[in-house]
Amino acid sequence: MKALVIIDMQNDFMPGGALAVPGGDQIIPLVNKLQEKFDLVIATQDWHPENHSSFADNHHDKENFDTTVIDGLEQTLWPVHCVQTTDGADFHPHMNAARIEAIFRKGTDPAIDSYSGFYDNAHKKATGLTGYLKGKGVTSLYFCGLAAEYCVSFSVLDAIEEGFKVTLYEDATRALDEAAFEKMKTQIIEKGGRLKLAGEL
Ligand code: VGL
Ligand code: ZN
Repeated sequence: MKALVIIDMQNDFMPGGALAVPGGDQIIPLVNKLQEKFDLVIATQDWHPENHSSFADNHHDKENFDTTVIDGLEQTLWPVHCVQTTDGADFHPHMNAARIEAIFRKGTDPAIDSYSGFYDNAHKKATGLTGYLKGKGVTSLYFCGLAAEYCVSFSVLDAIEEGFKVTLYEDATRALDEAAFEKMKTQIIEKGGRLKLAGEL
């Protein structure tokens, strides 16, 4: 059994949003078309409280995109984004959300960031996504969404570790930084993940 996992297709990651991924909206038609190929579609949603520690505004003397160390973990400090219940946290209105069977929210603990849909960045707390998928008999996962080198790649790497057969649709994702995504792709392949073009389906 296979499932499509749509990562963080939210307004704040789209052009004009608080943490815009270049071309993020260009993948919407492909993400919508991809859903037709799957019997199970699930999504993740970045869902931060206002006081989240990943926001530069919540640190003195820090600017957006600075890095710092929180609890021994390196953290990029982001512009305020995907605040719970705001328009920026909503899915893009053109993305078909009708067939999404479950939404896993992450980044809800103000003390720690969570790029992956499976675990926080310290790998301390699970979201329950593995149990949900295994309970449904899912063995293969296919990923698309935003941002390629952060939430998408971290989710893909965790999925491999959790024992799923994993494919990333590289034309159904966009990166904040292309070079950083190239590095993540190398890691994904080394760990046994597969890269594929959705447009070729
Ligand atoms: C993301 C940075 C901060 C993402 C979320 O969805 O890739 N990136 N929060
Ligand atoms: Zn975030």
